[in-house]
Parts: sequence; C-alpha cells; structure tokens
Amino acid sequence: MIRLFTVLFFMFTSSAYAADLTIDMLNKNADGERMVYSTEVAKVAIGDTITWLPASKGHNVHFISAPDGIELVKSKMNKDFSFTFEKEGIYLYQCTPHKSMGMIGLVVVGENTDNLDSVKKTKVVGKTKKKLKELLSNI
Ligand SMILES: [Cu+2]
Repeated sequence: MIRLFTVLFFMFTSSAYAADLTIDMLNKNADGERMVYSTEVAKVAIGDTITWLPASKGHNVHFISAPDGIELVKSKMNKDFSFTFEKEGIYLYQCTPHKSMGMIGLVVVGENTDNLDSVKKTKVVGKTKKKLKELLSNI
C-alpha cells in the first residue's frame, strides 16, 4: 500500500512540475508541424533547469520577454542550451531564423503570472502573432 502511494505521489508531482526538462528543437514534430519546439508551454518550479537540444539543425533559443531583471539571453545556433529558472513568472522565447513561422515557446515558472500583460504586448511577427495567442490561452 505504501508503495502504491509512493507511485501515485511521484505521478502527481511529475505532471504538476517536471524538474529538469529537455525540449527538442525540431524541423517537424510527430503531428507534422514544422519548425517547432517539442514542448511549447512548459510549467516548471523555481530552480528547475530546461535544456533545449538541437534535435534538428538550424534553431536556437532567444528570450524575448521575461520577468523584470532577467537578461534576454540568446543561444548559439545548433547548440545545446540550458537555463535555470530562478525567478517566478512567464518567459517567452523564439527561434531567430523561424521567428515569423510560429517557432516560439513559453515557460511558466511557479504560480506567478504578474508579467502576463507584458508578455502579451511583446512584439512578434508573422504567424507567430496567432501562435502566441494560442499558447497564452493554455497557461
Ligand atoms: Cu527554428
């Protein structure tokens, strides 16, 4: 019985908060969508690290909106990139070559969404405008 509770506990906690997540940068995902990150809305806890992997070539990660005081970092093309989230809030990033094709992702750290308006107002281009609205409706 104790084992069952242990299993249930870990199942529950891993779905709520996945510590140390990896996200693939893809030319095409299983659903046939092109130029996408394998996880588009990631929910993590403070202190968790996400590593983006260059599963396909020609992609990177560029933060374009983040909670106050967080540097908007830009990773190198075709390289692994890890970031540890030390501050609660919403982070928006895009892929530099595919920023008009909807290649963006959101990371929600903790329960704090105070910077939602600022994320909504972030300037994005092309197909990404619609994609950003879709993703924001999922947080
Ligand atoms: Cu890309």
